[in-house]
Amino acid sequence: KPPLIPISITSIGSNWRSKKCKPDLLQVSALSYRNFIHFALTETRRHMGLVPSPLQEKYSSLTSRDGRTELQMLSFQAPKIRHLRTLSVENESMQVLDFAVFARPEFDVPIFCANFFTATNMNIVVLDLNPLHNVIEQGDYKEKYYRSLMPLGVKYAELFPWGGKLTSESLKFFSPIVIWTKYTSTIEKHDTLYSAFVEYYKAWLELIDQAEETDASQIMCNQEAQHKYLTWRAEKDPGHGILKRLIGDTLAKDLVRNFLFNGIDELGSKGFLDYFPQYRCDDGTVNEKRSIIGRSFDNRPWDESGEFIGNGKNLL
Ligand code: BLA
Repeated sequence: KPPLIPISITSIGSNWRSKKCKPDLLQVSALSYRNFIHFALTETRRHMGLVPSPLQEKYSSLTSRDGRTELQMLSFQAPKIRHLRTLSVENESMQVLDFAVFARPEFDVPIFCANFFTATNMNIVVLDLNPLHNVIEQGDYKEKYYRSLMPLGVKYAELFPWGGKLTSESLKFFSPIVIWTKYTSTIEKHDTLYSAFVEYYKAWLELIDQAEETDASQIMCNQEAQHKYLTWRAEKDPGHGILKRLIGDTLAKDLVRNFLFNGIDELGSKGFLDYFPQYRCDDGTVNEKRSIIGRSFDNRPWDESGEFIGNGKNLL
């Protein structure tokens, strides 16, 4: 029996477009990400068989403590996919999509990452094929996956200008085609983001289609790289504060560690401070600051050929 998708598939827009709303009258509900999820799942199923993840039973939907916000979770697996999951958070003043896909460690394909935060007037967007390995130091990994995707990245970098300074430590997890942007909400921008999402996701599906199983030592490397990524995000992702406010500390921590960044307990045994020792406080605890280095990279630190041009290589 196919799994039920507990969200209705509504397309955004027709009312809003016909009423010619000014941007300041645009209601956040018009900027739903449901059709993004619908596209991603339909498109994935055109490429492979998806089965619901065992996590689906425990993580399906939650209502915030004040009853005003709905959180919806979906998760799947496939022969080449360890964990495909979506989280959407919706209320009258916020629409959030956190969508990621992690391949099984037998494949070194990048991690698909879409994090869209929309509040009444502001959008914060990260869309990327996050590299599993360091694309600044490991030229071969960059060549393998990003060279042919640069035209796609360049096209959307023009449509979505660089969002400004960000947590410096995050940059290592981004690729030369990352879309990191902030903008005031409009239907047009929302539509453009949909196109970007569609194109990036199709590109990712091509990569996973073509990926071939690698050897045992590379599998270990892939596994550790994924574990490091999960460990980073489970500890420092900027969305945590909002999740805690909505559903409380305990539920938020469980959701982040066991659903969003599932794999931390299975893929490795290192802890956050093993990977990121600069966050160690004198008393041995993890520094709660998001960044030790601070925010940097005012401008896009990649050129059109995918070369890293950040004037602070030492920051990384
Ligand atoms: C802000 N989200 C940000 C920023 C980044 C990201 C780079 C800018 C602030 C910063 O530099 O830290 C996203 N950072 C990422 C991603 C990676 C990373 C995807 O390192 C991957 C490696 N965002 C969400 C969810 C919510 C959310 C689920 O993904 C809310 C439920 C909110 N993100 C959110 C908010 C901000 C933000 C509110 C702005 C506030 C802030 O900067 O703390």
